[in-house]
Amino acid sequence: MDDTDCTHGRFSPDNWQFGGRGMPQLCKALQKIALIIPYRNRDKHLKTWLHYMHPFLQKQQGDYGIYVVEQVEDSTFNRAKLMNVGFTEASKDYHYDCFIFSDVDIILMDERNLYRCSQNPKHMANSLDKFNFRLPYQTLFGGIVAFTKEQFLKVNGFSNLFWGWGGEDDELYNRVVAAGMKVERPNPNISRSRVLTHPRDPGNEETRMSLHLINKAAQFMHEDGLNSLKYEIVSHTKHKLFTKITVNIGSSQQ
Ligand code: BGN
Repeated sequence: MDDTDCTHGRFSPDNWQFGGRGMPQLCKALQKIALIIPYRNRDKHLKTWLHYMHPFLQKQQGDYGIYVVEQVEDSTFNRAKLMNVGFTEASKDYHYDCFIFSDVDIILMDERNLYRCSQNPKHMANSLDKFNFRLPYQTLFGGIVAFTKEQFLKVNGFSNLFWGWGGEDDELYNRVVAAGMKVERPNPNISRSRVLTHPRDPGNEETRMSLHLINKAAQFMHEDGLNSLKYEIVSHTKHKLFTKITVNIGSSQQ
């Protein structure tokens, strides 16, 4: 699934579309990639991410679109549910076949680390400066993960039940294993990445129910996820560098 027919491409302004869509000019990319970024109140990080990552994606000859999914109301943040919304909405926009779910604060440092999907779900944030470029534990699956459409449907997406910080990525890891897939990782020498520092966001306090949910992934993954996702779109706007989807996803009380 590499883009061998796309190595001699070149970008020009003609190959740029509003909504943060880029595509190579002289070749046809084999994968159509949607980058999904969960978001709330991180304007500075978003600007930095876009500044570094658009040229990065273009040098990699990506046929891609960037989707920033913003949670509106004051309720506790739900990163995983925003990812599911991004997947669903981006799929209506274009026939994407690869989805890269990324935090807004991780900047890849090496262009050999391809924003592409693989034979198995891929954990791309396996070499972060904040963890001294090592995996803090073997099943870490946070930060940036890449799924083909089929792989993501097979696990029924993320759980919708993780309100607050932590655990939703561990639960997704268990879904991948329960679905008979394994996690791939790039060579840590080329996947070195920088994390933009910030204090814990208000409204994203550490979740308390996660351990229980993480261990039940295999049991509940087919009823909690994409097929049980409920949300209301507040706005869907194509900006120059990204498509912004503002969404009401409810709260943990509902
Ligand atoms: C773990 C978090 C992950 C996070 C990593 C790295 C939990 C679940 C505890 C039962 N897991 O501790 O979500 O990606 O740290 O920061 O909080």
